[in-house]
Amino acid sequence: MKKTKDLLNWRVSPVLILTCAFLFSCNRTNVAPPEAFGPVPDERQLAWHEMEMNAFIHFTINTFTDKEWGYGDESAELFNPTDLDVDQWVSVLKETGFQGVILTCKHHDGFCLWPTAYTEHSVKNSPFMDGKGDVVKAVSDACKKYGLKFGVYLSPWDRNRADYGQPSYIEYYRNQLKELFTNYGPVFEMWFDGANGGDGYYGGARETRQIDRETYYDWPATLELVGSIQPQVVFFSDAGPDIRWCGNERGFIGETNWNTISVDTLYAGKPDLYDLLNTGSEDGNKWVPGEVDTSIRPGWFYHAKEDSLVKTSERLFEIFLSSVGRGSNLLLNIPPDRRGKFHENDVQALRGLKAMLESAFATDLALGANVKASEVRGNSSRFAAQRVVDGDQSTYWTTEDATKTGSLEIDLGEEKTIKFAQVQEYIALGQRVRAFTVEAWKDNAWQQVAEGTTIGYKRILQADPVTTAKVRITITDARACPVISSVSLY
Ligand code: FUL
Repeated sequence: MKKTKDLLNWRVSPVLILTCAFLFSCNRTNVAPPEAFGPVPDERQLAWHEMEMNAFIHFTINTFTDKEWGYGDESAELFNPTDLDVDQWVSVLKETGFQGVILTCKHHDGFCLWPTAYTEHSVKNSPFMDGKGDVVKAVSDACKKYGLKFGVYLSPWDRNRADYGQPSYIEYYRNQLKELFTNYGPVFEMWFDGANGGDGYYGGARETRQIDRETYYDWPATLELVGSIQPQVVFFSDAGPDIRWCGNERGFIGETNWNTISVDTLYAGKPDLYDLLNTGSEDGNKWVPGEVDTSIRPGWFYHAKEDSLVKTSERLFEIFLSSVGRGSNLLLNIPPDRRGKFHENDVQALRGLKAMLESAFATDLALGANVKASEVRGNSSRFAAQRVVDGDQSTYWTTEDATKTGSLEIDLGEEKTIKFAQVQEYIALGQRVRAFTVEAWKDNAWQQVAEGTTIGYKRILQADPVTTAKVRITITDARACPVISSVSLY
């Protein structure tokens, strides 16, 4: 009896209370998360980041004239794919890891791939399916069938239209957007570029027309119109407003890639922005992530003479690393040929890329490993080091607000060979990291195997293969406390 009483006394003793308080403080769940830092992505942009790899399809009258920029005087009768097979395009894209497709519904030459009510210069006056075809519909249907998202490229510069340069052309352009955004299902991205070489057919005038790139298109009103029909769409242009160009067509964004840029002084087609677009700006006032658009061939359109110049799978893999691996999205162009199919060489290159991606990123060696952090915010399990290897992007490791550096030590349990380190920031709270290193435990010391600057949505660093049982990721510089949602090792 006495024994039981002693035990009860002990149970409510101050020692017990202190022990409970200590344990509780080690695993606090009521610690507030960090506040967002700087501009953050909205929901549309977050969904876009997750897509990572999309396909661009350049296919129109140029495919049949062997040109890159049609002058605008081409007969609609030239458009005649003999074996159009959009199912092949989209099924190959699905198989090889693409999430979305953006189609040139109208390129600079003004020919429309759908039977628009606003011009005769379209598929309806071509021999293709006796003028009854609709390539836009076929592609958007195939995207639905294979679970890819569909996107629209509608060139603002139109070398066919007689009224290009007049206010009535803007009405024409907007009417076409209304058709495309009303009749073809959900559109995830609208792509418009600032290209304008000046000269063109323009309904027979054959002259050079200059427009004021900053004011002529009145983009704010056009985007408002499109956004009112489909609020989820993201707008791409040289300068955003939602997605920005990476500043080149060669397949890379800056190693330092800020998702932020100050938009007040930008407009589509503004010259000499290349470097700024390539890196973004650390103190930019809006979240406008960069997109890397490049072609699998030298040209954007199909040219038989380029059949032997299709990029190799190895080159495409490098491009993946310098786009998706730098926190950007890749928009890879695959131009169908005159049959209306992806050429065999292009398909082979895509399959090779897929195989390389699968082999490089087959097994995440860090998944579920033991991780120790230099510091955990409020000692809360919610922000613990383990969160970076739990396979859940919605959880993260973070530190106290005042801390701008910190490290994560990943114990792999046994020696493994590592070639890639992939790190992701929890960008819903902003982009913070300026620099980080990757070290491997070798010969009883930490040895640096890779270093990077910004992280953003995803950063992949490639190292010489190293065999080790422990890896340390150190945030060496950040604008605010680091918030890391995942670390993967391959
Ligand atoms: C540029 C255009 O001039 C090219 O023809 C191509 O469409 C590329 C994606 O955008 O601005």
